[in-house]
Amino acid sequence: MQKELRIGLVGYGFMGRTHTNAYKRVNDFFPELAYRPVLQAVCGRTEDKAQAFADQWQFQSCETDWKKLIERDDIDAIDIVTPNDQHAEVAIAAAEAGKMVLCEKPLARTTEESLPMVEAVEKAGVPNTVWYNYRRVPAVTLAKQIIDSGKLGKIFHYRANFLQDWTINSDLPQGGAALWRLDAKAAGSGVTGDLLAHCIDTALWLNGSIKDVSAVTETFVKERMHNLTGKVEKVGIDDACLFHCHFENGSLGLFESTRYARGHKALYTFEINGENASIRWDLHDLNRLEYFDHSDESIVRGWRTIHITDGDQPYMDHYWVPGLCIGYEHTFVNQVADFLKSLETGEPCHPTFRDALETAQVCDAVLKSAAERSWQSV
Ligand code: 4PW
Repeated sequence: MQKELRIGLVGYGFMGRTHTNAYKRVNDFFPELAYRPVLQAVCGRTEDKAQAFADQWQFQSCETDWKKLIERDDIDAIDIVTPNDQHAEVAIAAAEAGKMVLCEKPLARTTEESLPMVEAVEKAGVPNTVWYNYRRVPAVTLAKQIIDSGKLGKIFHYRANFLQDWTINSDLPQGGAALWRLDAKAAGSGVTGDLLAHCIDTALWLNGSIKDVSAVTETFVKERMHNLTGKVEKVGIDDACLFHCHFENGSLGLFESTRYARGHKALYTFEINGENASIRWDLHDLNRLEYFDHSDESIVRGWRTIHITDGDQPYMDHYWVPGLCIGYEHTFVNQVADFLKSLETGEPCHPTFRDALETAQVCDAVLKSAAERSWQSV
């Protein structure tokens, strides 16, 4: 008999759907788990919208005040999918109430705001995780296994891109509903916290800590109508950010993110070059990992494509028959599975709030470096 894990979801936007889908599907694909998520309540300020989400996704109840949700004793875990400016207050209150806390990335807008969140979950001793879902792409997990096996040897270079084009239109307003990502007050930053944070989380996981950074940012559209005030206001987010860095392991990092790369919708790629081998991955082709091994015989040496569709590759024994692939939504299913497993084993589910604090520290150093035009230590 599985134990129930009663979820209270705060927020119901795009990420609310990805998380809810994962809660609904996880036991179908991971039947061995001892826990079963129950969609106990969703919380949103606008009652009819929250209720519509509850009806569509079959939540058992609906709240309009997150404080009431946290007070409920029929909720075990609070999952936060609000805009970034609300993460800290909700997470800290949830931890103080003894609830487990799952938080959508980035942990919060800044390191300063993130640190008390880390302290709160650690003081309360509650299980916690941050949804940096790309760690759970099987190909990315396989990259981690290959790197940890030592096959790449000494690492020289780590480079990553996250490119989009959805904000090029200068008539697009900022703020409110889906456009909070353009509002610095709600988001904290632009592409740095939204997109580079993913690249940084993956990089810290695959290649270790970053020592120092040098960055440039640009805001191409300087003013936009603000949906909440009805006025044209200065844009406070970074539309594009490039940085280079030193990793603790001696390798050099190069990162680029923008929402102004016409033709790219969500091109997340990384490449790692080691002494003996290199590895690269592309979100648009997420079930493939490319690998070059210098020790191959010269007549067959070249980039090879590893198709991640077999049961002996990460997560894949839980899905279809060999040769068939999975998609974006399964990265969230895999994360819930790992979180539920962590409740059984008592081990942390990475990235924890503390892991995500390091990503926040790198993001802050990047933004400071760009503002001050100087190298910044992390
Ligand atoms: O977290 C990111 C989002 O804010 C995502 O991974 C992709 O870019 C999809 O939406 C945005």
